[in-house]
Amino acid sequence: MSEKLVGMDRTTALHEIHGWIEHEERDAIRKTYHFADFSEAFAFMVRVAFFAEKHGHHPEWFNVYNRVEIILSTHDAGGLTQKDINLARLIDEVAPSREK
Ligand code: H2B
Repeated sequence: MSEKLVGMDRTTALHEIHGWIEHEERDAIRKTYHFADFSEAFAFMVRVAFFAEKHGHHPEWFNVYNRVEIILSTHDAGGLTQKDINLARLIDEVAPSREK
């Protein structure tokens, strides 16, 4: 099982991903994506969902029309782990130019 990221490991990991910020109230990271419309947003969510299922690590997210807010945290570990960093990187690959 992944360990919670702390200290230098955490700092280094957070530098590897872009646009993700530390959650204000939880040991988690978050990012909001904007798309042209609901169809694009949902297509993105479907791609992320298949990847999440394949790797057994899932996002918390909230969608309104063209906006998708994502929170990543490892529930089994009670906080941020390398699994969240890996998923964040993948999510950015799925939607590279659509972030805001
Ligand atoms: N997703 C996230 N974000 N955190 C977890 O701890 C987690 C998960 N655990 N997806 C997985 C599923 C676990 O429950 C299964 C059994 O692998």
